[in-house]
Amino acid sequence: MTTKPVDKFSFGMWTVGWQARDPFGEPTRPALDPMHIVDKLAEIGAWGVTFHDDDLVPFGSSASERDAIVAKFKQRLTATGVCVPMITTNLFAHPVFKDGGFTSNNRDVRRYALRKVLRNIELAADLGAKTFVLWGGREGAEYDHAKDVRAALDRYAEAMNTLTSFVIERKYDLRFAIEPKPNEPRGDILLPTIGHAIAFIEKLEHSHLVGLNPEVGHEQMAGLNFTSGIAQAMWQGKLFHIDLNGQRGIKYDQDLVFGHGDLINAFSLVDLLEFGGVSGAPAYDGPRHFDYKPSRTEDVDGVWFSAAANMRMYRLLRDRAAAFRADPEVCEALKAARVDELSKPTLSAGETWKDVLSSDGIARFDVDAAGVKGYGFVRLQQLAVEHLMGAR
Ligand SMILES: [Mn+2]
Repeated sequence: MTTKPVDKFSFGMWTVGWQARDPFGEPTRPALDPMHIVDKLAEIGAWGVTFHDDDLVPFGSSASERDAIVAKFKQRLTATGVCVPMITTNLFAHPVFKDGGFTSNNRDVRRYALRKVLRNIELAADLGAKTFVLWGGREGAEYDHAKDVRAALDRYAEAMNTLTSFVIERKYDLRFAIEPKPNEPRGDILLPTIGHAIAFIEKLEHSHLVGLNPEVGHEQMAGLNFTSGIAQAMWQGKLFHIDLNGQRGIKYDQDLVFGHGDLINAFSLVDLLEFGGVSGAPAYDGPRHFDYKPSRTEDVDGVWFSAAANMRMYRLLRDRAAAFRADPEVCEALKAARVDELSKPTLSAGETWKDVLSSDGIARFDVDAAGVKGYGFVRLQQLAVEHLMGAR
């Protein structure tokens, strides 16, 4: 079933390690030791583990405590062969960050947050991580008068410029990936969608070092099409990392297993990632990172079952997408729908607007006939869904 020697499947330590505390109830599961998490991820066939600084080294640990934990963790990575492709930062859990880290109204908090992240980047570089994710869950507000959004974006940019300068001067091989989310825990979060974040990144001093870590559920919470957003992130050269999970429509952040939400969109996403490149090559070669939460109803066995389910769903979708692309009827339906024709430039070589204005071909174009003819997109979608269902 596996078509590549290594599936770059990675999991956040906070995903399987989630004790299932929610705003209405106490934890339903025990805390898991980070070292045990690494062992179990290796056992189920994962390739990488990721974590927030505080997931591994408890908030407030001394330098010697930190060093001891990191040394033990490195031994466990070596023993299991699990890598750390990405590290992220926790600027949301401690009460000091209740109004954000980089964009808190309190300047002392902003300075503290920056130093926390600089130290975390040193750890990321030490562990060989190539991507540093920033999810600014507390960077936002509940009330319009509480936050000067333009000033907050200035401070966000100032923080990013400081962090990229640090990475450049330290010569770290590390890029940043901003993770957009529209709301939760804040009423409204800054950089709420892929589009907002891309526009923000373009204004940064070292924008080449800053991209995105889009999450399935976060875009779908805003009612957006994730596959389409990923395609634009790729087009902009900004897909640095990806968070896979499941979400059922515009509601709280569900973090379901990948494919357990909008399955049809998950299918088109895997098709794009795996076969959307030149001549059907993968369009994305980075980690396939699962940022899900084992549902609160599950026990510890259920945690590991659900973790494995993410990988199984991805592989199944990849197999189905490969079959979809290989089906002659699909090829014919794609051609009939003129999907390929969109890759042909609208102007011919050497043409300008003057040629468009004077073109006899355009003058003779039968708009009524072209308006009558259908595209057959529904047939194409039916074929896609039949492949997804295993009906073909
Ligand atoms: Mn989420």
